[in-house]
Amino acid sequence: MATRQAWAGWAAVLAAAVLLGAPGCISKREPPKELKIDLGGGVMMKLVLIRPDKFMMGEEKDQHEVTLSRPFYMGVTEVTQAQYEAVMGTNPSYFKGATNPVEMVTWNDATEFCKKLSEKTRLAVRLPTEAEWEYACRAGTATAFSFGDADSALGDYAWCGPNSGRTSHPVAQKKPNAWGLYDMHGNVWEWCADWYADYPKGAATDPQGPASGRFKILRGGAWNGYPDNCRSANRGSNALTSVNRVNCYGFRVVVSVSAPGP
Ligand SMILES: [Ca+2]
Repeated sequence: MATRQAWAGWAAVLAAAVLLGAPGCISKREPPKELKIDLGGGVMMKLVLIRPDKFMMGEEKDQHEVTLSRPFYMGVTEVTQAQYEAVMGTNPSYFKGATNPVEMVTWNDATEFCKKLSEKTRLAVRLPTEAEWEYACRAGTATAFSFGDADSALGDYAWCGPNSGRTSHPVAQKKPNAWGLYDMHGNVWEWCADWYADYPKGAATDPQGPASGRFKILRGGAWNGYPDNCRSANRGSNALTSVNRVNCYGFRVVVSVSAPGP
């Protein structure tokens, strides 16, 4: 409830600033740095404020400038099994553990989770766009990983093929990136909102991907993958079919700052 009140407070600040035609008020009075959502039954979800900026998105061969124009909150961890169960009433995961990431979820399952959590909290909960995901993963870096170019340090930040023991792991056991986000590299792949397509030529602002397609974007690599899969710019994708309810696909959520207040 405190979260809802805090949110209402921010929404009011934003609305007042907009009404007054004083955009300076928005930057001076930023939204709270953290958002904690009470999912019920003692289960919480923590998100951090991600401030928008420009960044270079993509691998070397297809790098392009992307501008994100709006702040958003991003879950500091992948959605856990306890969080998923609190919202959906089920836990489809193969590797059971309340604090392990939920897996065996399709893109549609992940989207349904966001819809239900939005209804429950009256926040605009959604999957990150691919651009938001990469921007948050990089956390201001331009290197292959958020900690540098060499995958020799990957084991400090990620569960992937060489160190996972062939299973997912409880979230947030490895080091976070500079913006406080855990397991952006590895543990489970994370569904993003966008359909897969080649990147647009040239610079883009708030890219959303194409309007339709065959495959949805997955990011970050997983417990069963090669270190290369975990690179900040690496793109995975797969279809919406239930065949893709697999034990290395999960997700994390974002909350739009422009969400309607209660
Ligand atoms: Ca991950």
